[in-house]
Amino acid sequence: MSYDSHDSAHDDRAAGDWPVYEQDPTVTEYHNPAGGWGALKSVGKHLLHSRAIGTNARSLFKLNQPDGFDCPGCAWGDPEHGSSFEFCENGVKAVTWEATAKRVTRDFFAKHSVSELKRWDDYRLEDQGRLVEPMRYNAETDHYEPIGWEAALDLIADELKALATPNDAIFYTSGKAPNESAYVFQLLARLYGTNNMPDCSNMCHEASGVALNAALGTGKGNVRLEDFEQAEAIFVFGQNPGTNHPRMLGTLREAAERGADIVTFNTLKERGLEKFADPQKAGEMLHNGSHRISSHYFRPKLGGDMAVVRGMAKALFARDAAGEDVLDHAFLADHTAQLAAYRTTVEATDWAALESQSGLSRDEMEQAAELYARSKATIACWAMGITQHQHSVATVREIVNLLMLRGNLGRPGAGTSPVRGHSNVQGDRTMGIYEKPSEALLDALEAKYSRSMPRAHGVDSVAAVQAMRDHPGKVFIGLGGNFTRAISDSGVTERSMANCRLTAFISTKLNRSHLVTGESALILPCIGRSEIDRNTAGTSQLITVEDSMSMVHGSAGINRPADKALRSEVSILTGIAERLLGSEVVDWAAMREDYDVIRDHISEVIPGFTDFNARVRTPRGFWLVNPVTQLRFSTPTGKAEFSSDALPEAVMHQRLAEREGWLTLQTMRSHDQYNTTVYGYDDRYRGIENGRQVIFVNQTDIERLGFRTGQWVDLVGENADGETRRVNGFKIVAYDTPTGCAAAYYPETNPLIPLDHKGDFSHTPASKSIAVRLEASARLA
Ligand SMILES: Nc1nc2c(c(=O)[nH]1)N[C@H]1C(S)=C(S)[C@@H](COP(=O)(O)OP(=O)(O)OC[C@H]3O[C@@H](n4cnc5c(=O)[nH]c(N)nc54)[C@H](O)[C@@H]3O)O[C@H]1N2
Ligand SMILES: Nc1nc2c(c(=O)[nH]1)N[C@H]1C(S)=C(S)[C@@H](COP(=O)(O)OP(=O)(O)OC[C@H]3O[C@@H](n4cnc5c(=O)[nH]c(N)nc54)[C@H](O)[C@@H]3O)O[C@H]1N2
Ligand SMILES: [Mo]
Repeated sequence: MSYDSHDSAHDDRAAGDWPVYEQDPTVTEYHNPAGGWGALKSVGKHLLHSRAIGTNARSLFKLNQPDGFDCPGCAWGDPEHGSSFEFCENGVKAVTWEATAKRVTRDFFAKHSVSELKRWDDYRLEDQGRLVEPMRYNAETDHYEPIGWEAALDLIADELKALATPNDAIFYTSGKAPNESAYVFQLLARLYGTNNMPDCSNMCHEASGVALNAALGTGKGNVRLEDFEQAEAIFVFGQNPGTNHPRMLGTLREAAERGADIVTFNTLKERGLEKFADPQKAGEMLHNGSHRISSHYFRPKLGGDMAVVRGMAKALFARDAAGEDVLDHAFLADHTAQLAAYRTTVEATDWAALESQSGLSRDEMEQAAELYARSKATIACWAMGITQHQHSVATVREIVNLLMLRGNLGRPGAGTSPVRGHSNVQGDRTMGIYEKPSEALLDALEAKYSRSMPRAHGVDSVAAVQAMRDHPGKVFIGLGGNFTRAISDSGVTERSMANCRLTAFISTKLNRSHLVTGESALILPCIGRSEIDRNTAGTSQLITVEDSMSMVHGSAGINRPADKALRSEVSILTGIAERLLGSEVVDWAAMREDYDVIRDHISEVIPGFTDFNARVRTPRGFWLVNPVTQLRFSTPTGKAEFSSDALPEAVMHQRLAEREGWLTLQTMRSHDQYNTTVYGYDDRYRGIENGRQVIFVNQTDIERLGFRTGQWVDLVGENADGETRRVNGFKIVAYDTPTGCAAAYYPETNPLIPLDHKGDFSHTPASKSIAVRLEASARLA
């Protein structure tokens, strides 16, 4: 397999072991609203497929309820006065996928070699069901074989002890891990001696954190769910809530109904942002009614949002100069710094540059500015369409600049809302899962445990791959997730992972990360969010999570664990810690037996968690106060700071993609997946059925490049040194997107993203702007 081969005619699929896709997807136009009967039908289908209908139907009534469990889907907040259902179609998929009746037993592994499984796609791997016992890879037979829990935990501790330095270990966290697992994991890593804690945030909202921290002194969003009830305008940048945050559509719909402007900026026409029928509103369903979501829909080019926002600011400055009352001068004077430099930069940028970069006309940007100018309270939401570019930090800062111009901070119905992905990705960071911990956190840990903490910063996700590539012999431990498949440059990543002494994944389902084995490899199966977590005395344990709006609340599973042999994440992690570090400094067994003990530690170390155990037991939990809401900014000036970054003229991949015959590709989610977990082969709102190997291209580009709709093509990319990367066999679909832009699903396209193609300051793989060209495919005529 050679994704960095110079020979573009070389077929990596034939030479390597990438999953094989045999489906022939069909394309039909989708005219219905998002949600509606289609969503209900899909709920039924996924309940059936789980083969555990009774269990799952019961679970749904406990989703996002005060006495139930937090949806393992997205991080959207739960309303104060919830209805008896607080779930969506895709939450149902997440729950039924976990609570399936299927099991991956030792017989399964005896039957299928790892080399064989590598040719299975992501759907087929996870669809085998729940992992049930610890397994160890045997390189001689190329099969996973059972290993006892004690032997597995001993092996991990021994391998860690054998490393030359703790910095040869990498501790990865996926954002589903609850606060208790996250706290224990970071404590284990730091007491052992490293800050090598990459996480899925590195691939996700990192740019939001970096930008918000620099601008406002706090890396989190500052609006709460109730703010959406008071906003006069909601701007939604680069986000597809109809698929990825379906409960947000209910919130947007209510806002739209009371007359708020919902202004969307999205490179694709996304159905969920146009029309929505709420499956929980009987009247709407019976009358086949629906409600519009976006009042205005703008389609910038990929990576064009910074220019769009700057265009809006330019329009506002011009109107201010003409004497119109469009800026909040009092707010600007009292609470912000560096406005003058920003104004100069914006005024110096000409409309031609803004138009060519954004893909919108001056008229459109002025119209968007007018919508903004007439709103007295504006929320800006954004997600991966903003954060997965090379200039994402600058773009997020530009959005904050725009909000500040009209004083949209520290007032009801206004502010920043980076809509997070994984259900506890924000909480994991709060707990200290971060490769660049603050000095304050390290000081607090030292005070509590009387041990010195590692001060050197650790590796993030991209740097972790580079480290494994360049320095063989590392130990990689994954707390959930599917690191190998989620990160960029799959070919390089897989070769780098294979350099490890040991790879060990704490997981619920089989995935490709388990198949890319180090010298030794372990699968450690754990219980999931929907399951009851009992200690040895039989008492059930509460876990806690923090949503996108900084609400911290409890979650308790209700189902029997998929197997008696399963252990909880906390049990596995404390088991490793005991063997590695002993119990002198931390009583790991006490933590394992009672998560209240972990929460007591958190209370002492993490700011905002005083009296954690009592407060988290109140219905709906508690809010971690965001100082921005009180107009307190811990920046060098003590004020909210404007940035005046240059527009991203020099973005490598934009330049590459502007070459004759090239396109800019964004890699995104279908309606039937949760990240690398693929629930099925349909993408209902985009009209795709029975297949994922499609590429969405503008009709004009299809003709210009000499192809036709429905044709099979291979996608070819390259890194900065001109080394090619390719994935084969994608069907061309004509789609409503600006010329020069294309779209395909992740993770199948991750081999195309060069490892060093990443965000400035955020280091997030720039997976929404990959230069690619199409070649006629040999795979299917
Ligand atoms: N069902 C389900 N729910 C999920 C997930 C899932 O996979 N499935 N994943 C979870 C996670 S971890 C995350 S981070 C979130 C992700 O949530 P999203 O950010 O909504 O995820 P993507 O599918 O990557 O969608 C990116 C959207 O941005 C648009 N876009 C891409 N590039 C640009 C651009 O340059 N400018 C503009 N204006 N628009 C652009 C795309 O057309 C698309 O609509 O969802 C979370 N929730
Ligand atoms: N090209 C491209 N790449 C991307 C993205 C993109 O838009 N484009 N998005 C990026 C983003 S936003 C993210 S967040 C990352 C996601 O990266 P990850 O978080 O690493 O990946 P997931 O696919 O969410 O992980 C799925 C696996 O988690 C395990 N799992 C599920 N539930 C549990 C549990 O309760 N406990 C444990 N221990 N394990 C569990 C299962 O084994 C399952 O196979 O991918 C990133 N990669
Ligand atoms: Mo994410």
